[in-house]
Amino acid sequence: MKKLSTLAAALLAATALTGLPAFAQEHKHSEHHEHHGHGDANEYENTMVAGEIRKIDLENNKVTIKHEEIKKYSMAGMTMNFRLKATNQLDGFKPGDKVRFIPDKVDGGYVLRTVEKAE
Ligand SMILES: [Cu+2]
Repeated sequence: MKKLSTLAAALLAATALTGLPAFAQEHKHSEHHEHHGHGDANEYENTMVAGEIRKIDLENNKVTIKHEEIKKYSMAGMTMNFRLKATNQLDGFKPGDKVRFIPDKVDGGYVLRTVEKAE
């Protein structure tokens, strides 16, 4: 009986010891999320990407952009299509415009979350 209670005490002590650092780490983790204001671990979630509009196709709700590296999706620079969030999203834009934008992957495609002129 004495041996058992000693074991129980040792287990309790071990739980107390391991429990504390785990709590501290969790707290730090949530602070990190709070700082970035989103639940995604991707540090490039809100990074603007530089690009140039090549073709605007309002009929199909898409735009062709020659873009630089998209770190968020580990994508090298290329020319590709993005879906528009709204049909008026590119009002005032034309092919040849230098832009900065944030892409989002939605339903297997890429959508322009925000877009603005680069200069
Ligand atoms: Cu691409």
